[in-house]
Amino acid sequence: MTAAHCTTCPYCGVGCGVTIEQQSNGELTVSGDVAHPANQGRLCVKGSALGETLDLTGRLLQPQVDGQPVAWDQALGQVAQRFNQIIEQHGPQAVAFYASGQLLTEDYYVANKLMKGFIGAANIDTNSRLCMASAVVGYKRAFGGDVVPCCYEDIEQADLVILTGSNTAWAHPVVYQRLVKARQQRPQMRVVVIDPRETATCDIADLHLPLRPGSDAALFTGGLHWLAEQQGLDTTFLQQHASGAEATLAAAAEWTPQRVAEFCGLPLSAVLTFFQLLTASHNWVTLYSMGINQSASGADKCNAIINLHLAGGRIGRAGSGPFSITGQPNAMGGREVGGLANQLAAHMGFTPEDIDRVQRFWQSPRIARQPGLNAVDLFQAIATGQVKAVWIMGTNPVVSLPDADTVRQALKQCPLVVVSEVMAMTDTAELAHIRLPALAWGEKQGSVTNSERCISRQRAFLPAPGQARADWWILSQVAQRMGHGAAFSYQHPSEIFSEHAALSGFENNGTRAFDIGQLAGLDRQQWLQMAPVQWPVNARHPMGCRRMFADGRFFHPDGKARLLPVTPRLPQNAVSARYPLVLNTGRIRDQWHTMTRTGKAARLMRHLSEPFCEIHPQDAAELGIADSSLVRLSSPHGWMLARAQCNPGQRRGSVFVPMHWNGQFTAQGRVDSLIPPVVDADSGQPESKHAPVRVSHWPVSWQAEIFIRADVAAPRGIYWSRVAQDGLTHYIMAGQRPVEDWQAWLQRHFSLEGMTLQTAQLAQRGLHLIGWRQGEVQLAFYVRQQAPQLDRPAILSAFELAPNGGPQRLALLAGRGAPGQLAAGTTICSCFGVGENRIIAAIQAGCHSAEALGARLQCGTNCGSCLPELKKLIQQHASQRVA
Ligand SMILES: Nc1nc2c(c(=O)[nH]1)N[C@H]1C(S)=C(S)[C@@H](COP(=O)(O)OP(=O)(O)OC[C@H]3O[C@@H](n4cnc5c(=O)[nH]c(N)nc54)[C@H](O)[C@@H]3O)O[C@H]1N2
Ligand SMILES: Nc1nc2c(c(=O)[nH]1)N[C@H]1C(S)=C(S)[C@@H](COP(=O)(O)OP(=O)(O)OC[C@H]3O[C@@H](n4cnc5c(=O)[nH]c(N)nc54)[C@H](O)[C@@H]3O)O[C@H]1N2
Ligand code: SF4
Ligand SMILES: [Mo]
Repeated sequence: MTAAHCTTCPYCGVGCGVTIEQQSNGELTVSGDVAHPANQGRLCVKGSALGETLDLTGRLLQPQVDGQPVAWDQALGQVAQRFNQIIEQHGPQAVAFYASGQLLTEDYYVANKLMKGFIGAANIDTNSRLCMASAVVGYKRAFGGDVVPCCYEDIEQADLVILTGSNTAWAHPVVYQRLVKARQQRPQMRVVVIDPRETATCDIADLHLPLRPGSDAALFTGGLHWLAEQQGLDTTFLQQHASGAEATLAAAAEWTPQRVAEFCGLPLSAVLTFFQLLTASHNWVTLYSMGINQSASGADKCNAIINLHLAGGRIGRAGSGPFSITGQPNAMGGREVGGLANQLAAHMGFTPEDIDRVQRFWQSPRIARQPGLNAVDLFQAIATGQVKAVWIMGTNPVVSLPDADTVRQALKQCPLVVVSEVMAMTDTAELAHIRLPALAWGEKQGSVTNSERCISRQRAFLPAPGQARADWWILSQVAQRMGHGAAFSYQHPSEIFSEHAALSGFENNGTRAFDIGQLAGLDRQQWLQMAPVQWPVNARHPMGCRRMFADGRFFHPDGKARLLPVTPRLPQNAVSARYPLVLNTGRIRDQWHTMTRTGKAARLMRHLSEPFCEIHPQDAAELGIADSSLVRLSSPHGWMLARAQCNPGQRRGSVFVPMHWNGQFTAQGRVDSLIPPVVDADSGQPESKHAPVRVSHWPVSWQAEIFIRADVAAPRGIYWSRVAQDGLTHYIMAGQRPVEDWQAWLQRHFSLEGMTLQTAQLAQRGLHLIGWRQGEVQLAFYVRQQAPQLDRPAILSAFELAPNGGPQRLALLAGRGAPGQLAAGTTICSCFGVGENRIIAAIQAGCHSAEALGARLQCGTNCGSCLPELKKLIQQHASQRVA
């Protein structure tokens, strides 16, 4: 007997449906929901590893006040009392909430209502400010509403797919898989990837434009001018459904292909190829993400993209549209409830009519009358003492905000920091006065909206652990204790959803795009069973709406869309002699943000296990940096350590560092401590993709790895990076100061108590040491002057089944597998744990396609996330046949 639950993946904005089956032995299996419109059964590697992140290790399970575990009643009373006290003394502007696109819509709605309607200030902002704020401004300026016009099918139906500032293969893998499949079925489809570096996404590109960082607006504005020159404008559409074309075209006129090529640092021929694709293709979709949004001119870049689509009439029809793909599972839900400080609620802003309408709906005693502080300003206001209390929920700002060391300092000084978290220890939770344990994915229930406006349900299939409670419940309980009982007496999240839906339809009459009024009447049972549906859901679209603007009607009062003249400009912070390289940051395939959940899954850590810095080999050579050595990156704001990865796909003059690593996983690896707090003036979104930095060799006198059957903190004063391993602690380490006596050092930091030691002394003070207790391996330690080359899977398996026999023990001591066995190498396929060396051997033995490799080794046959890497390995090794 199995019981199945349908829910939605908690990671990216693709919003895949997930089926959880509980076997009769209690075991949970995770698979893609074949009935869900977003993924139709597919899952990527993170989604398929969800089952491995559900254990309770490291969870926060009890409320804590000032470091002491307390009962809920006391914790909630303390939050309410301390907030009220600060509000009484300093006014409502002295308190703030900082929320997240990972909260469910119901949680988010309550947070927004409490702050804007009952505390009466608009100081609630969200991590979506770091993510979607520019896209929101772009859409609002163009369409009069924050509307993503497209659906995923449009990507499949397009003749030309332009991916800009998006590493779709890694960040939105299931959309990427859909694109790959569509491309196989319609080989005439063309794909252009615009990204300063060569990413896994380029695997599918007919054309890759490695443009100068930050120069996209010129490319799209040049495209607009090209359309005008080539009689490619949709003049009927422009006349009937848009305004602003004349001024916008006039402003674009100076962007000739030649000028674009110079500005973007691209060959003229590549620019022309792109422009010719525009005129030659009937339908285009432009999919854009953080390489566009996270910029000091991000909103303008969005409008440059939208201008092109409006001018070409490539919008509102199948296979066309400017598609900002969202990052978090509920980034869209946050935009819908008003989670951004410059929106009020349900797509309403701070006009007198909207303020009055929302206040009447909420029947609230007071209401915020002007926008509050956006994320970056909010933390600056905490630093200056203007904001004295902050409640952070579902986000880790000490890691993810720019100028992260200042953010940490600000929180240290803040009189009241409340954190709602699922994990006991994060870089942010560490600084909280009050910690509130929230329910995690699988335990909580509510709804989320994905990138294509599809509202779908997250359902609970696990019991609430310890004292953990739903975020909406925590917020409502605090609201009640602050004196707002009647407005926050929710018993069930379905009641909150109904209220939110009713507000969206309240006095709407087609004036606001976000309208799910039709869902206001759902009762609890209907909400529990609600099937995925794309908003709007109203009288006009009772079954939802897949594609917007098919009728050419937009949400500006005149019903027309706006083209907006854009002046392309390069990033504000330019490189200098002191900081000569551009630091670009972003995501890797197998980690999610600050790693609080994906960092738990051993197999997700084997793809890339350390913070790294990708650099062009020539830049590295000029700086005296060897591949795989440690480097120090610094900016005027902070510094970090990472391992150099020389990669010719990296644009010269810029380096790439992942955003994920933080104080829980590495010694000094928060990349945001280097990022200046430079934001887009229109959207408040930080320029996370562009910081001038210096990169230099970080000399060390030793490098080591340790595997130990105990949870031990890493020694201070060295470089370390923690790799998740089931039941083990595994550190990669390096130090600048020589260690005289390694056994004494190990005894001091890791304890060798009661162990029998087996050692091998190596040249230049190298040492390999295995600690045994009762026939079991307790500790394996390898130190060298250079990073030791180890067969990690072989070492790990020795902890499961102790090697017996001399040769096996000697192999373990050497850090290798059993004699005659091939070392696995870096894990390429995380689903089946297939290492690089086995793949290379299979290629050399004749597997020259991804299919052949899959048939032989299984790699690439589950989620497909590693296919671009498999193809790259085939390219590199297919000619090196071994006999
Ligand atoms: N595996 C994984 N997937 C995720 C996430 C995760 O943490 N891990 N997070 C989710 C979230 S919240 C988000 S917002 C999305 C983000 O998804 P993406 O935006 O696709 O991811 P990033 O890696 O941040 O950045 C995308 C690309 O922008 C490029 N870029 C940098 N500067 C420029 C530029 O000037 N122009 C152009 N055209 N490109 C540039 C970078 O080189 C990078 O390859 O991913 C979501 N999916
Ligand atoms: N340099 C640089 N910085 C960036 C980016 C970049 O590309 N480069 N990207 C930015 C973007 S797009 C984003 S979206 C942000 C993401 O950055 P964050 O939002 O800071 O990252 P997460 O690790 O997702 O943080 C979510 C936190 O919520 C906790 N949590 C999980 N589920 C729940 C729940 O149900 N309830 C509660 N209360 N807590 C929960 C998790 O344990 C975790 O600590 O980073 C931004 N920062
Ligand atoms: S693409 Fe992967 S991470 Fe994103 S929602 Fe689907 S399964 Fe989850
Ligand atoms: Mo994001």
